[in-house]
Amino acid sequence: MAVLSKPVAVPKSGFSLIPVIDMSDPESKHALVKACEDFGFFKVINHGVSAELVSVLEHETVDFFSLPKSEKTQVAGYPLGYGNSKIGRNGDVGWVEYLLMNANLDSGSGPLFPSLLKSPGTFRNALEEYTTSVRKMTCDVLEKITDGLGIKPRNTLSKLVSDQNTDSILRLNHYPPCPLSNKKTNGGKNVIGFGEHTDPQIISVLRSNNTSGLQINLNDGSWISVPPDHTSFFFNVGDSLQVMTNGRFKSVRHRVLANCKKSRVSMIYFAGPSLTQRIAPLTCLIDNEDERLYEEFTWSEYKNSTYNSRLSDNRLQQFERK
Ligand code: GA4
Repeated sequence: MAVLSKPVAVPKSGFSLIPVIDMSDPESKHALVKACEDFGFFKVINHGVSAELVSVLEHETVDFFSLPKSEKTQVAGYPLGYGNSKIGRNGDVGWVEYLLMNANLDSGSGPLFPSLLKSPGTFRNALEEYTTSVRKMTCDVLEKITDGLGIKPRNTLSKLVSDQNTDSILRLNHYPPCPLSNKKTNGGKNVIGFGEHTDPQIISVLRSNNTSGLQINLNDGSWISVPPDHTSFFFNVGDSLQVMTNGRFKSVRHRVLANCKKSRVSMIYFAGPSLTQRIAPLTCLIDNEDERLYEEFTWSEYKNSTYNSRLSDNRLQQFERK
C-alpha cells in the first residue's frame, strides 16, 4: 500500500473521558442519554454478546484478510464487497482494506463469499450469529435511550432497526501496520487509516482487537484517542439519530489512524432503517414547529446523497431548516 493521506498531529488520550455504560445497571438509561448528548459516543460493558462468538468472527476475519490479494479482489464490489485503500467513490483513500456486507442476512445479498474461504460455513455462521446478537444488544441500547428520553412506546427507535427490511451494514476492516506512521521520516505524524467522518445511519456499533487507532472529535474540535478494549463495544450516534432527536444527540466525527507496529481489525454494525423510513425530528421532542432544526427526508434520499459525498463532508447541512 502507498502512503495515501496527509499527516496529522498526535492528540491527547481519552482514557477517563469516554462514558462507560453498564447494561446490567437499571439506571444506565440516564447515563446513556447524557453520553449521546455530550459525546455521541460511549462504551458498553455487560452487553450480553458472547466473547466466544466475537472471537470466532475475529479469527475468520483475519483468515479472510490473509488470503492472497487476487482472491480477495474476486469479491471486490461497490457499494458492498471487498475494497482496498479506496473508500467510497469520490476520491477518499486510507491505509485500510475492508469487506462490506448487507447485515440484513435474510435479504439474499448477505455474506455470499463462501467459495473463497477455507471454512465458508464457519464464516457465514459467525457473521449471522454475530449480527443477530449485536442487533439485539443495539435494540436494548435504543430502548434504554428511548426510556431515558421519556419517549413512549419503548420501541420507537428500536423498531426502526429490528424490522425485516432494515438497510443495515456490517463492515470488517483490516488496518495493516504502517511502517511510516508516527516515524521520524514522516515528521512524527500519523498516517490516516480511515478519514474523519460521521456515520449516516441511526447508530453504529464497533468492536476491535486490542490495537489503538480510533479517535473521536470533541465539541471543541480536538481529537481524543479511544483506548482499545476488545471485550467491549463502542457505540456512536449517527446522523439519522441526530435528526430524530432534533440535534439533542450529536453524530460524532471519528477517524482511525494507522498503527506503526500492529494490525487493527474491527467489525462495525451500522444500524440503519428501511429505505422508505421517514427521518424527521420526533414530535414528542419539540414543543412547536419553529424548533424543528431539520427538514424531513427518507433514508433512501439520505443514503443517495451520502454516496455522492466525500467522507469528511457535513452531509446534514443540506437538510437543515433555514
Ligand atoms: C461511512 C459509514 C459506513 O462505513 C459506510 C461508509 C460508505 C462507504 O464506505 O462506502 C461511505 C461513508 C460511510 C460516508 C460517505 C461515502 C459513503 C464512503 C463515502 C465516501 C458504509 C456508510 O454507510 O457511509
